[in-house]
Amino acid sequence: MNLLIKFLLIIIVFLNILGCSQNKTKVPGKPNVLLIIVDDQGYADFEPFENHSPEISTPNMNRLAEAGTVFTQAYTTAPVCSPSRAGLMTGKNQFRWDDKAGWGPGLPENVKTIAEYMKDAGYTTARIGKADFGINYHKFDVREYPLNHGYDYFLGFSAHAHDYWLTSEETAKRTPDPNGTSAHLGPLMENNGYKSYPDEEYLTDIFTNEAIKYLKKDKDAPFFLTLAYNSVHHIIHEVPKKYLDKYQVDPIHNYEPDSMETFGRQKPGTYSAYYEKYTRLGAIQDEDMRKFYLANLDCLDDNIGCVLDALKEQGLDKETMIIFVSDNGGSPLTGAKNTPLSAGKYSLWEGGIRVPMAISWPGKVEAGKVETSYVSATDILPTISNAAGINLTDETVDGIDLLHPNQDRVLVWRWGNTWAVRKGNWKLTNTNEQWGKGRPSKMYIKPISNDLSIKLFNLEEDPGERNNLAEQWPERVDELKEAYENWVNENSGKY
Ligand SMILES: [Ca+2]
Repeated sequence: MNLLIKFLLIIIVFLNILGCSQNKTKVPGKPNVLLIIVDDQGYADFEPFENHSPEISTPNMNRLAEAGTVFTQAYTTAPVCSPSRAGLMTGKNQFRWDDKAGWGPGLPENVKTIAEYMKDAGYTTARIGKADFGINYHKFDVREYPLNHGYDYFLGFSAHAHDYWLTSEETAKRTPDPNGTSAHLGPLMENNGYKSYPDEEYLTDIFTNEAIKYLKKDKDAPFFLTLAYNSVHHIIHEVPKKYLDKYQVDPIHNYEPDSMETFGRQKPGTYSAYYEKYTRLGAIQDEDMRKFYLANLDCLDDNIGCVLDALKEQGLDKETMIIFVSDNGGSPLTGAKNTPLSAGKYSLWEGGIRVPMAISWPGKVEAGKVETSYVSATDILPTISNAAGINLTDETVDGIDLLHPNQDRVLVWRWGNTWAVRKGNWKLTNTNEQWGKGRPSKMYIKPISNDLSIKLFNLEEDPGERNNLAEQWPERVDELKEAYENWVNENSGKY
């Protein structure tokens, strides 16, 4: 063997030793980041909050809270999934570009996402679960598809929701309308193709298993993993039997094309008929709906526990920042509870936009702390950026670091023809008094637009927004109205 080859072999062996001896912190000081997004979880359905519903038990969410800080006044930028996720992923109020402030803001080419910032900073990035900007569903070649806005890997679905059981190609082929409803049915999207699972495998478990597989992979860089469960969104009754047994509720059969009867205006045999029957206050009501929800939430919590265990087993727990957030308030159509807040998903009442949120990062974020200052989901991007050493220069980012809340900041919301503004303990809104404050009704989904009068609330004294103080505090009304109008005039169309 000549000297040159010997020399090259020595170099190769040396490089290998270097590679093997690296632990999983690839860049000193840069944490891994796990962003867990859950769907439609109610404010009262999060055990770390003191006044949670006595019916729930979320021991693994409690673990997150004990290891870090929970926020009792965390807001999303919208009361439904797609616009809220657009705000969360970009750190910006999505109505900067979505002038309608509606269900489908999409993602403009020039608005940078957290994943893109992280990728630029040298992170390896992955998204598992739901991807939802409200438009361009089921398509690969669009800005809204995760591979086209900063993620190296994606496994999941691009839609509002997905059937929790039916992920096989066989069932999709027999279904006349697999994309016909808010929920999708059939194989998941994985990078540039599809991945089919047996219909016996449960979607929440699939996402957990794939996330754990990802955590176990040896990577060349710190990771940014977005784990976006669609639990506890419709179709709420689809839960493994052991959880249904625990809450003493009978299972409902899965969708079956050959035997599905017509429902409402939906044709027989369609998935739309099944969806409508079980999600719009049709076949499931009141107490049963709550039981299905509790079973679904319990399963979600167990799954989060598995991910936390895996992080620990891999020795990653000490060097991983975890952020946990629900994308909007609990839905009145799934059995979620938001007490003491009013209303829920679909409205700008506190129940629609104030959500469970927690952050942990050992040694950096205070453990066991309850933060009562108000914060926003737009703060997630700056918080993660700061942790990763990214210098944010975009002045149209609305968020600030979660670890340094500001109680004088102005938060604004626009949702259809309704709006709201918060500064200090005061909130001003034109949201309809009838919208969602009463018994669950199908009308929750569409705003009732005949009462858009101004209401003022002191959230410190009246978090349920029952006592309209607009007449007593006219100067406060003017101040907040001006703050809202100033924000809109200065920022609409700038992004
Ligand atoms: Ca949602």
